[in-house]
Amino acid sequence: MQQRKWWQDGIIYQIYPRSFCDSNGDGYGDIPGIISKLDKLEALGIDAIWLSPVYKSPQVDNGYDIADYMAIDPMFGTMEDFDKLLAEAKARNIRIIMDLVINHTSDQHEWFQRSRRREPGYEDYYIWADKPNNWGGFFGGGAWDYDEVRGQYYLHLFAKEQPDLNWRNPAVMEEVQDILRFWLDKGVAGFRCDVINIIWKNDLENGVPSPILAGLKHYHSTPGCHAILRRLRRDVLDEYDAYTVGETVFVSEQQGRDLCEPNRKELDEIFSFEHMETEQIGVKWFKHPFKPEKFFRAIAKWQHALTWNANYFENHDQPRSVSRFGDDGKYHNKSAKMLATMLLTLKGTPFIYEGQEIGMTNFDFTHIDQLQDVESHNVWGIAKKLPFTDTYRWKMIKTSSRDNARQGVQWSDALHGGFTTGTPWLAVNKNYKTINYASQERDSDSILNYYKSLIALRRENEILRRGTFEEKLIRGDVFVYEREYEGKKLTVALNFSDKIRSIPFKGKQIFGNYEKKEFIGVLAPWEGAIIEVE
Ligand code: ISL
Repeated sequence: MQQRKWWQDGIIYQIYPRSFCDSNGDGYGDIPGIISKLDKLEALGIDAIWLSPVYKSPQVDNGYDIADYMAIDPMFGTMEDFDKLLAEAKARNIRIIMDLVINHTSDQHEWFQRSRRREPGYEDYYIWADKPNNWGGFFGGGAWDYDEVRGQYYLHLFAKEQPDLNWRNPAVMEEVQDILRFWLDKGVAGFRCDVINIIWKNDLENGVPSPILAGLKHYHSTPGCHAILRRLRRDVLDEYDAYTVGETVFVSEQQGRDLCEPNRKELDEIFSFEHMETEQIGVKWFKHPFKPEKFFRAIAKWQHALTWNANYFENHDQPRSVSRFGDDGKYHNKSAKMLATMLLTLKGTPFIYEGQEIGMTNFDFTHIDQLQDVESHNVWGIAKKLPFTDTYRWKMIKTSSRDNARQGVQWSDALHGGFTTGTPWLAVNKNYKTINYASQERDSDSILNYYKSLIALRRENEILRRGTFEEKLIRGDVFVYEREYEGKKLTVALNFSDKIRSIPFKGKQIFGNYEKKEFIGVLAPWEGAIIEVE
């Protein structure tokens, strides 16, 4: 039998550094701030931290625009701070996973500056053309901009300050291998690979006429991309036994398998998107009301599709799960716990996003000027030119802006939730007085303590960590599934509503957000229960 890897038993916690904890009062979270909270993360019971980018960056896209892959942005601290973080985390058995953004760099990266000046050796680091094609970008608008210095257009699938790298140039592969080695030699455990399935462009032909992402089929999950992944793994990653999880946009089941099934020797895991898009009408800005049943079906489908899943309900690009799938009002506590029950009992590696463990909610902003996200502002600008009502445009931004999950973590009931002593870069949610870490640490019935006990249960329970998955009931807002390992079974029953629901399962309850010993086939509002079915 193949030896199990740490990430198959482990839990990964995502930190979005600028919003985590500010140690010096400048309003931005930083690495010393992260170090100061490591004891809390150890107490939570996580195995690794995925750190969103801390590299040198002009911060147009909050660090996903990298100007130097081997330097720490002064806003986050120094390389000494980073080394200390690694050591302090290691002392607590916590691994660090870096964010690897290699589809594009910042336009301030030296490579781009050299490329636009056609310096020898750098001419082809990016994708230049005399005439742009019709491809659209992920943040709205076209995917090409003209560079005066070079006198050509360059491709950028994201913001115009994020030019796409040209992976046809072998020098790019070498640069990236050096970057991987640099961090792996320091002792990081692996990488979360940003939009990794779109890095290789088959050609630069016009795409299908479409206002959104015309061109996708020319660069989505291409053979060239698979070849790059295999090469990175063979030449570098395997040598360090490094872990990779790929952010893979728009993948079908087969495309997902091709990217991460063990025999492919590409990625270890992928973030698929289908369960996060069930309310969408085409793009995330247009949404139907959330229908739990569609969400359950997407989850079940992907549980079957892959040998091993990367499970997440939140990250820095998505609204808060309790506001989106749960009830952030009357049933805040119950529904956040119910979602935790699901996240931690699915097959695969659970990912917890900072603040999720205390049930942080969507941003309470009342004006577009309170937002910072480049994507939200782009889309707001485009929407203003289209025939939408003010109310509709507002709803688009309110429900879908990425800033919903980018407010400072609410550590206490001190000013700005204890996130900073200065002025936060993005306002902290006013509900920090009631939703915060300190008060939840003291309250045995809190969401935080529920996460802690559930994580502890998972740690000692092989069925939850290793079992197979099978759905038993998907009906409206009720989801029941079974995990099985070596003949031992556990059933998880979830109620995504504020109504009482009956289900045909009974047995001994071993865990849940309503205290009971026997489960008699009745789910209370927003109940989540783990049962040994009779
Ligand atoms: O949030 C999204 C769109 O509305 C997604 O499409 C998102 O842009 C996509 O998942 C890619 O995300 C990643 O790459 C981006 C960066 O802005 C995101 O923060 C990152 O997670 C470009 O690097």
